[in-house]
Amino acid sequence: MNGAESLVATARAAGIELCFANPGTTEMPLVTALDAVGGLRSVLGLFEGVCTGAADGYARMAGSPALVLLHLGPGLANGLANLHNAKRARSPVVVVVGDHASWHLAADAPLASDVAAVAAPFSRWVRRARSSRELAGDFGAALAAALGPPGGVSTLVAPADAQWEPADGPARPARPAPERGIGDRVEATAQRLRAARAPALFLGGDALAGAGLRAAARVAAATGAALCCETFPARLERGRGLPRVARLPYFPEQAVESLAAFDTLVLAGAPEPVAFFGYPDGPSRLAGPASLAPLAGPEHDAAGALAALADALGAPVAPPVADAAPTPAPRAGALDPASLGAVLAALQPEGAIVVDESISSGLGHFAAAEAAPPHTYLALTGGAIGQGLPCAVGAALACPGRRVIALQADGSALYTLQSLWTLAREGLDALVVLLANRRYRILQVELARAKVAEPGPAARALTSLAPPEIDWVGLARALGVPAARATTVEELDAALRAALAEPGPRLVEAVL
Ligand SMILES: Cc1ncc(C[n+]2csc(CCOP(=O)(O)OP(=O)(O)O)c2C)c(N)n1
Repeated sequence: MNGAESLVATARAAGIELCFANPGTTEMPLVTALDAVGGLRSVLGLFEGVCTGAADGYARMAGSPALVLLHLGPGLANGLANLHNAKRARSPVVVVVGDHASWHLAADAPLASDVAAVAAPFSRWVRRARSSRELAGDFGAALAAALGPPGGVSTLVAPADAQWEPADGPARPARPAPERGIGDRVEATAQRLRAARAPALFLGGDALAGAGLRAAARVAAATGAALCCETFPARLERGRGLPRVARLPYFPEQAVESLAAFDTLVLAGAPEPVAFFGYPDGPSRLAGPASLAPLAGPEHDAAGALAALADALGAPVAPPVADAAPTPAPRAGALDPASLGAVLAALQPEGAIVVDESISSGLGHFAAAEAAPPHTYLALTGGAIGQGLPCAVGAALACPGRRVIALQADGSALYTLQSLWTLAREGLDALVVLLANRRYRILQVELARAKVAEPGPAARALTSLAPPEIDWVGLARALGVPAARATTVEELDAALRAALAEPGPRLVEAVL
């Protein structure tokens, strides 16, 4: 057994099932080892950002890490933006990056770079393996670090000679660190809530999964607390029968306004809310006059803490859930974010996984989908665009049998559109609703917010995507994904119905 085989065998023994890869010469022993050891499904991404974003989507839905295999510093660099999103989602991801043989580094060959330095800002754990005999143990340590809690990105740099030289065998699967306790915070939070005039719970992490939401709803029933959550949650369960949670608005002035009425903000699974960007004279922190009551951070069992809090408050065990009223879906008319959202929400199947990289066009769907059958919502946690399509790949691989719906803005889609090819090659049940407004609309909104009355030629050039107009139907077909275009509500309704009736990937270009 060589080092590469010992690494893959360790991954296999730890229950890792998938490897998202874009390999090169320095990873050939690992590629060979995937066959020699067997048991891992190898999924090719045609750009490294596809691999890292898919690993994030997979981890969010599977709750366990996939392996990512990348080529040297440049390959890793291509994947960093989506590692950033994975880091912000607290997704467990293990990245193995091949490097030159240790004795070849001094030659400063063309592809040489400081791989560990490239990885550092986006990883919680980085190590360069020193020998083939240590590679399996290093991988075990990388896996343990990625599992947290909370989850995070581990990067193991694997020199080619550490892959091909002999090893002793796989390392024992690593165990994640035990959950950190929250001390006396349950009692302290219960006291704060009893004394509060207008409390709210600010939720993130596992507080937004079924058990966490139900515990939060119990606390709300006992105290009158409002339920709200991070603007871009890594994973939120929502729809009919589930407690409703208000998402914090994106723009800071709206976020401050939405929190202004509360005097106490309990933090469960989420850090304190802060503005996405600083603006001249704008706020950084959003809680305003509310005082913070930290119950559980992302590193804690927030769902368990909420359940304990509900018990301490003597909350009802299963308070009734008031479902949202359905948004009537229009039968005909012009396509805009609101009509599109209502039509899609009315058609989406139970158990759908909505991957939201809609940027400026998604609020209509988010509101309408509140009354849709129960589904999972995955957001762009770190704001680095080009995450939606790769995330859809990973989510679909994690959850065969569930329909993935990627609500996908056109500009962001173009960063990692190679994902369409992986959806096709792997035969994944994913519907991409491509929001073709042919502009970077959010940046045009920002220009307007900055009171730029008449955008100049640079501002116009840098925020428009046409001409030339991108042919999404042609692009999708070229990459192996059947596609249709909709320019009206009627066409969208027909195209979505047709797409959802068939297995495999589909793209519907919705011209907005
Ligand atoms: C990696 C990365 N590069 C650039 C940006 C800056 N940026 C934010 S939104 C955006 C354009 C989004 O356009 P699109 O996806 O078409 O959505 P729309 O604004 O039209 O709704 C850009 C370029 C970013 N957030 N991340």
